Amino acid sequence: MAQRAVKPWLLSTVSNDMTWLGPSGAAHMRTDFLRPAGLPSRLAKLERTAVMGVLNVTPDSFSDGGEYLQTDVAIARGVDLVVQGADIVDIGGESTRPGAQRVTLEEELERTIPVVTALSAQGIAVSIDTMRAQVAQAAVEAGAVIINDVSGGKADPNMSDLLATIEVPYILMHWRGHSTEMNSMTEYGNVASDVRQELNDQALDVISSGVASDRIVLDPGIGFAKTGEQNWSLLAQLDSLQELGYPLLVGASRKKFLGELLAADGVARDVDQRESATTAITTLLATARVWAVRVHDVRAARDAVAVVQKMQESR
Ligand code: PMM
Repeated sequence: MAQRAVKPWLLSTVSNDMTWLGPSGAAHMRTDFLRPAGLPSRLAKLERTAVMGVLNVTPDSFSDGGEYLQTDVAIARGVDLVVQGADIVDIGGESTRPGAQRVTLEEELERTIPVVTALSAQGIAVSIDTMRAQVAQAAVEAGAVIINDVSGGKADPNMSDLLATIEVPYILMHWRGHSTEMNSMTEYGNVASDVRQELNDQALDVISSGVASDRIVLDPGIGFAKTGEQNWSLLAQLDSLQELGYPLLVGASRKKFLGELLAADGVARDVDQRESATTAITTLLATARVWAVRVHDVRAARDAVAVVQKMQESR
């Protein structure tokens, strides 16, 4: 397939190199804090990086798999995430860890919707982590206010049609294929520019179906069809993604590349021993004015964001 050209807004500097045009044509300062349109008012007012707490209602997610499979335990965990400081609770019913098999639609609905309903009823801002339009739709009907699609519209052809009919922010992640095959899809010329181009193409695809560009959040998809080194390159060049003019969300929490960085005697650090490194990344992302981080330990992330915010206000 021929590569589509990067849209002009990506490259246009308006009057100097401190400003650029976003996808909707609005000019942004490099220091602007970008967030998507369509957020509930509490989130729309946040002048800091938002913290999204992970709640996987699955038996097999890499960090919290099996812990919150029971509906009542999952609901209690969601409330606890908010008590710890989560601005958003991200509910997923399908593991996306490398090698994971897909669950059926019915299973995914059964796992997620009762939890979405219960947490939304308590006024909690819920996002639904799904690649399926039917799950996204049911979740929004149950009160979810954000759709988080790790496939960025590529897994379910009905997703963009759904998005065109509902007015919620859409997290569009860089994605090349399902978990069973993604580890063999790590060929890049230059990972930062390729991911930028592919994300831009994914965004243009959903925009061409009628989705408002200002509701889109881009996510580089840390750990999805990327080697450890590629994850680091992407994080190190996040400013190039920011130049696309969309708000960003990053999910690096406890992922394998952190375990590899901290390996001792060639053995990767265990998943529950990667928190300080996760928090270091949150600090860097908040400093870079990324819209949101998706994390397991929300208190640590909120603390890191508070430090960054105070530093920025104290200039
Ligand atoms: N990672 C996972 C699941 N969902 N969603 C977004 N937007 N970005 C991510 O990086 C992401 C995600 C896998 O991690 P988990 O097993 O801890 O949920």
